[in-house]
Amino acid sequence: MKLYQFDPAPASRRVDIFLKEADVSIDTEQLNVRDGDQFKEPFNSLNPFHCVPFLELSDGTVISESVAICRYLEESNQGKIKLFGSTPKDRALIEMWNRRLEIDGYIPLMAGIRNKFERFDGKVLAGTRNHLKRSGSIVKRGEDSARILFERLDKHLDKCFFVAGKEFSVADITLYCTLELANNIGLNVDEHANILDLKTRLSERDAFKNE
Ligand SMILES: N[C@@H](CCC(=O)N[C@@H](CS)C(=O)NCC(=O)O)C(=O)O
Repeated sequence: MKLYQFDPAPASRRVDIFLKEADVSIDTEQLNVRDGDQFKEPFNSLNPFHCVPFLELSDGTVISESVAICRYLEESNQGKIKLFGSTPKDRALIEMWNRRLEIDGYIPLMAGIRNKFERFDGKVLAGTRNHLKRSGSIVKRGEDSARILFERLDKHLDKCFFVAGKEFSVADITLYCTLELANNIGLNVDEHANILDLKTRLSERDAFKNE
């Protein structure tokens, strides 16, 4: 089994934090997606989505998408610590928050970043090289969506120590990576004291520290 990563990429960072928190050790290869390694063989054929991260199993199966990779590693007992919950209720709440954070924050902000900065000219959609134009309205919609999410989440955190309850979970990793994207796009979250408090607590965990 081998994991293909590019350490500076946000989606790779997300999986990397998961690996450290869950205590998974796995053979990893770096693909420089800025230089277009993902379009060269054998990677081009291995992953038609042309993105990192992706996981190649020993039977040749390829799993892309950060959460699918993390879930596979957890459910195949590669790690020592469970981050997707252990009871039906916890699993549902973690899934709910993870999806909310992705749909309202991580994905719109990622799209916003790719539409805001000139360095994404010609690669506005992840894993593509084409002439699609960057769009200011996608930047604004991403920021608006994340602002609404952060307002809701801050209220929710009045009664929760972590995103999905008392225990640390994969949803906290998604939140932290979403906050890093907010920072990259220039969206300030300083008015949300509960989010800032959780962000500080997460940043103090070893897995979240940038080496
Ligand atoms: N939803 C995917 C996103 C993957 C993704 O966007 N990867 C980016 C790096 S953050 C990438 O590989 N981009 C390569 C490119 O745009 O050519 C996931 O979470 O795995």
